[in-house]
Amino acid sequence: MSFGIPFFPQEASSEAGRIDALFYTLLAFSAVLGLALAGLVVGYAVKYRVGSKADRTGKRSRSLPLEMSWTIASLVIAFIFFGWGAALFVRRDHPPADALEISGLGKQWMWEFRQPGGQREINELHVPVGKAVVVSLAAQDVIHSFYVPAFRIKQDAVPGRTTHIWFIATQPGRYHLFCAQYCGTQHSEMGGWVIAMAPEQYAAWLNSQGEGETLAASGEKLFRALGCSGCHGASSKVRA
Ligand SMILES: [Cu+2]
Repeated sequence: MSFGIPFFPQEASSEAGRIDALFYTLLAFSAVLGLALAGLVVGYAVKYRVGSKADRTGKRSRSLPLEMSWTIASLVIAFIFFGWGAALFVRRDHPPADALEISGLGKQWMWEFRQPGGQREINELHVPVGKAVVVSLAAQDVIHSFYVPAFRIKQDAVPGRTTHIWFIATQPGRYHLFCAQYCGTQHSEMGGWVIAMAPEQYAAWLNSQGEGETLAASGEKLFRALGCSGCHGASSKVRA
């Protein structure tokens, strides 16, 4: 049916179906409205064509109930779409409490990820299928944007703050990861793959990567190396 054109791109996360439902509803609603308007344009063009006997006196009639009904109907429809979209936004900012937390760092021009056990990857992100994953994003230089079309998620990574995005991968596979914010010369090459694996395979993959240093452990090293611990450590003599 699609003639090789991806009219309906793959849905591979818990969020994809929800977002598509809103998108396709809006698209269908706009199509119906657009066709109705186009029909009126054509209808009136025919009715008032040169030489037709249509009434051109310009008499107007008003109907308060009619005017009120289309105003109220428009308002209600607009609020339905607003409420629907707002609910999706609220959901996207509330990851499940048991989500696996993976940290992601955007830098010119690559994505670096660190698994909860400290295993690092570049331009690849391995995740288990069926488990909520929250990616906490930071940027080292300029604004980047973590974008996985098959998951229907996108979140900017902004210097100086941490942002979050979550999803549950629903099907094993490899999914394109992009940077969706122009971030310099090699922006178009900044991307990679999200690899969704069955939980057992993910566990095996984690094991094969060996132990890495967790973010907390790296931070503690910096804390000592830069002398922060002199004043801010639990047992330090000086109090800053
Ligand atoms: Cu980028």
